Amino acid sequence: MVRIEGLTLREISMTLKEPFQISSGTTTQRRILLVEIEDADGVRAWGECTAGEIPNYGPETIDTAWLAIRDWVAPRVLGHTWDGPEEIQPALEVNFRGHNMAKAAVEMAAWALAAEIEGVSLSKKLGGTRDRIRVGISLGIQKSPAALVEKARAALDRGYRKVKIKIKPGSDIEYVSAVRAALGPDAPLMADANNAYTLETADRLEELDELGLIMIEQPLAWDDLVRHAELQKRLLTPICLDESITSVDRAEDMIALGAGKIVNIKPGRVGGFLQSIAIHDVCAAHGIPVWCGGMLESGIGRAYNVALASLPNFTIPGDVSPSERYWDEDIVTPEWTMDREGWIEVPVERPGLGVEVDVDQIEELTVRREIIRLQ
Ligand code: OSB
Ligand code: MG
Repeated sequence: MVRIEGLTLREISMTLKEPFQISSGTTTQRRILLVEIEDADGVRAWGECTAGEIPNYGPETIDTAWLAIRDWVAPRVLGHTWDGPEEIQPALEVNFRGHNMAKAAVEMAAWALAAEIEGVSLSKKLGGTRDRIRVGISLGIQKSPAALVEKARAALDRGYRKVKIKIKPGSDIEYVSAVRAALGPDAPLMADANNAYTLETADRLEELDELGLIMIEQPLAWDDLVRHAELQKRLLTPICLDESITSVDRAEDMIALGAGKIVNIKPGRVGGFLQSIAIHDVCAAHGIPVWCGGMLESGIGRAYNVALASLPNFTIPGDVSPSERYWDEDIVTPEWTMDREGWIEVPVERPGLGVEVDVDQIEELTVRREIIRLQ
């Protein structure tokens, strides 16, 4: 049983070690929305909303999510007794469209709270079967192909098991082919376009077909499936969908239309863990591999991604890089670490998130806070 009595929203400000550029914008300073929920016995769980600073990935931002949680999510969730966290997402869907990242922040925290109460790891609570996960790195657009080659080489040397290269028209073939030439035919490479192409400009992607990429992620519009199906017919390289998959229904549509062959699951984007598990299961039933994406999360959001990536059909290394990739100092102890072979351990022996949240440090980074309680 889960009964949430109080919810605190907080915005913290964290500086990335290096700016991260995708086709639609650059992030240097992360504004991160954290939620903290508490039940009647004083058990608490921290969660993270994966919305960004501006609506260049999906329609939400941390400011829209703040409003949505305060005005619409919290009133539906607070003070209600749920048999389990799996009841929350369906209740949040009734006459309440969109705002998946806002809904997910609270829904996922409820899963962590339930795990904490039951004394099991979040991984176990979700049905995870792995005690370590293999991870990759997502490299932002660099100033030159040579600069990208250096980053990619360093990443493989460090142990990352997949290198994702952000692309856009003009920073694509030259960049990816330089990395392929430098690192050899077996280097596990992929590209992510974040919607930068159209069917009209997609001939450039046909050229990428020759470079042996594991997949091309989300080349076309953020809400498109039909044109991706067209494009997949023209490409040998599997298309992986990220932005377009916002629910299990959209994953089923992708499969029915042939719009992609791999799914990047980001639990925030799909409204939380119930939908993430459903997408995982549907994909498994159709032989579609999945992997866990990232949204430049703090160590708190990362705990959720690590737990999700421990499910059996997460067979491709995810964008769940260790803390050192993003931050000089993360807000959890221990920080998320990766060994030389690209493994991150899943804290299966520890209840809940499996890491300590550094509340003092969060206090120092806090920019605003709002406490929401039942009236
Ligand atoms: O498309 O996967 C993406 C970051 C922000 C917005 C969109 C994306 C990304 C990443 C970062 O690729 C992955 C990470 O968190 O390391
Ligand atoms: Mg992506």
